[in-house]
Order: sequence, then C-alpha cells, then structure tokens
Amino acid sequence: MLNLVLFGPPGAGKGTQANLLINRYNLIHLSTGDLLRNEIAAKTKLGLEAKSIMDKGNLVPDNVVIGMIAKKIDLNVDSNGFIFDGFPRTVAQAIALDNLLKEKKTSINIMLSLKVEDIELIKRLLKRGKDSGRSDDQDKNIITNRINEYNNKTAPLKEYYSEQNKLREIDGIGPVNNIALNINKVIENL
Ligand code: B4P
Repeated sequence: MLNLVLFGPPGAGKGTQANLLINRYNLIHLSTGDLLRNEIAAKTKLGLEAKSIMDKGNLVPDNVVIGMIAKKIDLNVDSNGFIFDGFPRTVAQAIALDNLLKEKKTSINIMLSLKVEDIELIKRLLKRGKDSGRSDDQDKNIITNRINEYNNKTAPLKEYYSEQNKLREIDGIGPVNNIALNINKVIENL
C-alpha cells in the first residue's frame, strides 16, 4: 500500500494536489474537510454540530474526525493505498492514524508538506469564497483563525513525522502542475 499525508495550512493546495494524485496512483482520497461538508449537506446531527465549529474556523473534535476516517479505512482495506488530505491535524489524530494503519498491517509512507506564506493563503481562500460560496472562506478574520489553529495545533505534526523521517517539504507557490511534478518526484524516489 502507498499511504500519503498531504499537509499544509488552509489554502496550501492539499485538496487541489490530492485530486491530481488519486488518478496518477489510483489511491483512495480521504479528505476530512469533504467528509464533514457531506455531513453538513445531508443535515445530519454531526453535520449541524460541525458547521458551527467550521464556520468559526476552529478544528472539529478529534473523536469525530478519527471515527469518520476509521470507518473509511475499514471500507477500503483492499485498495492500493490512501491519500489523507487535511488529516491528521493534531498529534492525537496522528497517533490514532498510526494505530489504525498498524491494525491493517500498513503505515504512512510519507508526509508531503506544502509551504505557502499567509498572505497568499488569505488571497486564495477569499477568492475561493467568492467563487464557491464556501462559508468558512468568506471572512478574513475566520481565515486568520484557521491559520492560527494550524500554527498552534497542526504545525507541530511536522516534528512528529520528521522524527519518523517521513517529512518532505514542497514549495506550494507557483503553477499547480509544477507543484504536482515536484510531488511526483518525491513519490517516485520512495
Ligand atoms: P479543509 O476542507 O481541509 O480545507 P482547507 O485546509 O481550507 O483547504 P485545502 O488546503 O484543501 O484547499 P486547497 O489548498 O486545495 O478544512 C476545512 C475545515 O474543516 C477546517 O477549518 C476544520 O474546521 C475542519 N476540519 C477538516 N479536517 C479536520 C480535522 N482533521 N480535524 C479537525 N477539523 C477538521 O485550495 C485552496 C484554494 O487555493 C483553491 O481555490 C485552489 O484553487 C487554490 N489553489 C490551490 N493551489 C494553488 C496554486 N498553486 N496557485 C494558486 N491557487 C491555488
């Protein structure tokens, strides 16, 4: 199995690059952001709770996202592997993911960390807010809170994967296809 973590601040290009990688390597794409937005669209109890948290730019509780990912891994154990997009976002999520994969006798191969400065992140997300109407991309203060949540709770995961020699940093600025080429090079070198 090839198991990748796509990592980076909100708006770094995780979802964008994941969409290119799934076709190239025939992997299952697991985006906790998409899974949560599906729950919101279906107006489930979980979705209603998640919406108020996401609209403030805060992280959804660990047990909620870990439960969603565990279910999806179970459903796809015979796949070529997974792209984890926007998960893990806390050390507790990373430990849970390692344990879930260990149960399936597999592990994370690599964490691809996209590097983009804050000013560009804000510009991209406000543009997506305008184009898509996504509610957490509409307001600069909410976007800034998402970036703060990333810096406080998510960025420390770089250390977690670096200690396992799995962290690879990629420049996330520039044309989407150039970034994809650099990601492919890292994967081909595995
Ligand atoms: P996500 O859905 O994961 O959203 P994101 O991090 O904001 O976006 P992403 O990084 O995928 O967007 P992309 O760069 O592709 O999370 C949303 C919320 O859900 C979180 O705030 C949190 O509340 C909750 N949540 C999700 N997972 C969670 C977890 N594990 N634990 C707790 N809470 C969780 O795209 C951004 C824009 O940039 C696009 O418009 C794209 O076209 C553009 N873009 C991409 N690459 C570009 C490039 N190279 N140049 C110019 N523009 C580019």
